This record gives sequence, structure tokens and C-alpha cells, in this order.
Amino acid sequence: MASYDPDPKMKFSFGLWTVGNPGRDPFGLPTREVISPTEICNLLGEVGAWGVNLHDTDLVPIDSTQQERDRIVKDFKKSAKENGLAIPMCSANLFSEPIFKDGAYTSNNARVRAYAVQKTIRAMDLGAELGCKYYICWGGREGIESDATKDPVEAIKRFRECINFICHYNKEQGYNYKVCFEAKPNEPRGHMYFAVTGSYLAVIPTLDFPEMCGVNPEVAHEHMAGLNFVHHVAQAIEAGKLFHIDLNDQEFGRYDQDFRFGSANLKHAFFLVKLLQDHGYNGPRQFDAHAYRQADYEDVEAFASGCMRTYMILKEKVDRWNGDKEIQQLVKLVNQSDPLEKLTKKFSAANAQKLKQAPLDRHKIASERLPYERLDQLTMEVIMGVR
Ligand code: GCO
Ligand code: MN
Ligand code: MN
Repeated sequence: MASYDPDPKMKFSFGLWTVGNPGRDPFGLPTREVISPTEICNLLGEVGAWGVNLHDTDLVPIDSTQQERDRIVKDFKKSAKENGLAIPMCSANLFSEPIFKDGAYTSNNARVRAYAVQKTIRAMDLGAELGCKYYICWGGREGIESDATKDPVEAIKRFRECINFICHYNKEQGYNYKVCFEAKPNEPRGHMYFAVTGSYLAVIPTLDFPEMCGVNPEVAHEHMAGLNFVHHVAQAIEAGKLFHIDLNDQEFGRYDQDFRFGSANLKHAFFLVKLLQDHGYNGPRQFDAHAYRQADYEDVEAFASGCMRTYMILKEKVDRWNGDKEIQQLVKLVNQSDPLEKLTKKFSAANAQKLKQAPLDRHKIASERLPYERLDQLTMEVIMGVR
């Protein structure tokens, strides 16, 4: 019997805001006591997580004095260490304070943009002190309710200017952060800029330090928009830009649910794990999710263990799929190669001429078998555990 215990090589991490989420929602008050960063580290140590992540103000309350800050940072380092936790990722909260009511880097107000960059570089200082290697840019309120309020082209330019500034700061300080952009289509704004992972993949090559920047896609975010998350992650992998990933789950088209990984769309979760494993993804796997509002902290532990356990179980299913003779025969059958491929691999005028003459019979080719029903059924049987 395989062990589904969390494997440290999978780099399973949780943000302070995830297991520490007290169950507040837009309609209701918290249902759990707020717990301290030390208690969160103890909880994560208990369930065998690899890392703990933070926003600046998850750890250090915004109006703390320098003395308070230093004490909090020292205690946090100690709690993480005692629980064997890495602190891989940090971010700045650019969405909770009223000053960010109309965005941060894309705000119409230059003073808001300056404050956002100031808060960011301070958060980078904090993360560097804790040993963080990943800096996440989630544009929490970069967006609009009405396009009357902002010029969307100007918003992109403002965003680029701020990101270039923070990347220069990263370099000048020698922090070596990998800067990771996280897309989301809506919530908390009516419409967010850079709505999908591909939007960031398009903007990265236009930045001053494209090599420093990648993406942090999140399952729920593409699912909210009804899109295939696996394909967005695949594009990031193919571009060498998958630096970090946020795993959770979400019913398609619903509000931002942040469910336990794999709990809503098991088939998509399977193909996501398959993609990450088959392509040797080696960055952190962060569970950016939270427990149901009904959960007490014992149940929050069950939630956190559940996220990791589901990943480990699906990883085993992927091995099973990859090692299944009949499945592999079908995969071979449907992937046909032909010497003609040489012609279309690389353009030359001669190849174009040869291709024009090639005897390609569309009726004959169309009649070749594609037994995808069988292949998918076998896949489902692997997932359902009877194969
Ligand atoms: C969300 C986002 C956030 C970010 C986090 C780190 O939908 O609220 O996923 O949880 O990932 O703020 O930047
Ligand atoms: Mn999210
Ligand atoms: Mn996220």
C-alpha cells in the first residue's frame, strides 16, 4: 500500500491567509478565532507541509513600530524553523486597505501608485529577511467596474512602469526573487486587468527584465472564467515561465470558492497533476485555498492534509496511467508519425515545393481510427480506482 504522506520533494506550501482564514465571507462574520502566525506554523508542521508563505501584513500588522516588526519577524522565523518549514514566497497586500479601492499599480492617482510601489519594495525587504525566493504579484484590485473610469491602455503602461521599478530594485538589492504574476478574471473587481495567465505571458517579454519574471497560475481563477486551466499552465511551461503555482478547486463559473484541491473537478485535477509531473515541474506547489466556513481548526487540519493527500493520490494515478499497457498502446496508435514531417519541420522553398506535390489523400487520412472514447473511459477507470 502506497503512502500518501506529503513528499517534501513536492514542495507543498500554504499561505498564512489560507489555513489562517477565519471563515469570513461577504455575507457573514468570521466563524473561527483568528490564530497567530506561530499557531499557523504549528498547524502546518503538524500536517507535514513543506513551506509557509505570507503577505507583508499577514505577518506584520500595518501600523506596527520597527521594534514590534523586528520581534514579530524573529518569532516567525523561529516558529517556521521549529516546524521544519521553508518560507519560500512573499507578497505585498495591495488590496485590503481603502487606499487601494481603485487599484494599486494601475490606479488613476500617482500617489496611490507610489504608495503601492513603496509597500511592495518594503515587502521585498521583509521577504528577503525571511529567505523568500518567490515574489508574487497578484493584482488584487487592478481593474474596473466601469471602463468610464480608466483608460485600459494607460493601465497597462502604468503597470509596466511599476513592475520595471520593482524588478530593478530586486536586482539592485541582489534579492534574486523570481517575480511571479497571478491572473484572475474578476472578484474583487467587476473586471480585472490581465484576466488570464496568457495575458501575463504576453506582457512579460515587454518588461525590462523578462528573465526575472514568470507566472503563478491558480486553478480557481481560470475555472471562474470557464477556461481550461491545464492549457494555460501548459503554455506557461512551454514558455519556461511556470515559476510557482496556486492549487485549489472551484466550480466553473461560480464565485471565488477556494475549495480544497481536487474537491470539485477531479478529472481536471488529474490532468493538472499529470502535466506538472510529466514535465518535471520543480517549483513550489502552494495550496491557495481555505476550509469551509463550518470547519473548526481540527477540520482545518483535515482540509490541509486533504489538499496534499489528494495531490499524492493523483500522482500515483498518473504513474498508473503512464504505465498502463492498453492506454499506452492507444496513445501510440493515435500519434502517427510520417516521413513527410521532415518537410514541415523547417521551412525551405524546396520543402514547400515537395509538400505541394505530396500525395495526401484526405479521405483515407480521415478514415484512420481515433478511439478516444476507449482512451477516455480507461482514463476515467484509472481515476475511479478500478484500474
Ligand atoms: C485570491 C488570490 C490570492 C493571491 C494571494 C497571493 O483569489 O485572493 O488567489 O489569494 O494568491 O494574495 O498574492
Ligand atoms: Mn484566488
Ligand atoms: Mn492565489
